[in-house]
Amino acid sequence: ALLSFERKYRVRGGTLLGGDLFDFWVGPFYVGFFGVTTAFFAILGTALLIYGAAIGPTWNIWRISIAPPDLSYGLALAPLKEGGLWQIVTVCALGAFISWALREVEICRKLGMGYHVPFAFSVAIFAYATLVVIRPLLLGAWGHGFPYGIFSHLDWVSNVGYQYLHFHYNPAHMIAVTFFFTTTLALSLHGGLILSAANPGASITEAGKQAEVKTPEYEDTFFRDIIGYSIGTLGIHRLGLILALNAGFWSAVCIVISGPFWNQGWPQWWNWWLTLPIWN
Ligand code: BCL
Ligand code: UQ2
Repeated sequence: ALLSFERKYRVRGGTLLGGDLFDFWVGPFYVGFFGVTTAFFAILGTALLIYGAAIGPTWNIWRISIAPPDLSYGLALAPLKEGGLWQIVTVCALGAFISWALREVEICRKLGMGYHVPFAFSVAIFAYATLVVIRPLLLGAWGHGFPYGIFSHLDWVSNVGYQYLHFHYNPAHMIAVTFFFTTTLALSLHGGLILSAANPGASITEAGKQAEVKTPEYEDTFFRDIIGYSIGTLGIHRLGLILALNAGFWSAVCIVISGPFWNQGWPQWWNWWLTLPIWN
């Protein structure tokens, strides 16, 4: 059912395509032109994955895999059963992800909000596109994409990693991993701090008073007491977003440089350090 305050936010307009035609809701969901295209690509892509599993050797959920074409097909279209399915599924995946981002944009426009959420999702889409489109294009074969399967994509990551001998030495991988880990640090600090203020529990209370939810000044004070600095309630969200976006961005960089821009082992890349004129 429509909640009383929801009607006020169900505003007309703000669409990028389709005008009024798809400007409606189905239950709680905004549809829009891009809702229709999301549904189309997602359903078609999923059906093709199921078809691929059906003509494949196993129904074991861990082992089902829809693989890209052999490297010998280069950048050509492959027969359905020899990677063509993977190619169509990839188009469907990108179609669904991009449609989803554009539907987010339409909702932002309706609500008069900034585009931060679709922008952030675009970075995830960019990382995916780097893996299955940009890097295969640069290397000259769709066969460089990763297979769609649980174990099979793990095998791909391991194989591609060892192809460069020691992927931890990839400098962009180092940066990406550091951003991933720092994101979890920032979110755990933030989640912990908010819950500690909202739920003061057994901490010391003013005599006789029941513990009440603390104001943001307490949050600032906690961090000023412990490390002499508080980034602030708005600041922590800016920090979290910038950390998370960088995690995805540097992931895309670390894989796109592996092959197209560096084809030795990553440990060898560090020779520039050993040959610095200071000690060489
Ligand atoms: Mg490594 C990549 C961490 C060890 C080889 N590695 C990554 C990165 C990340 C990482 C930085 C993967 C995240 C990513 O791309 O996000 N690696 C990492 C860590 C270690 C590590 C922390 C560790 O040892 C502690 N890596 C190793 C070892 C190597 C190695 C040393 C293997 C032996 N690593 C590689 C290789 C790769 C990585 C090779 C990569 O290719 C990968 C990378 O950088 O890829 C870009 C980006 C996010 C995405 C791609 C997700 C996109 C999501 C899309 C847009 C939406 C999906 C919607 C979904 C289908 C809908 C679901 C609907 C449901 C209803 C919910
Ligand atoms: C903070 C603040 C919040 C927070 C957090 C901090 C009141 C509710 C977590 C503390 C964060 C700092 C000091 C930044 C840490 C830096 C990195 C790179 C992890 O000050 O303001 O608002 O949630």
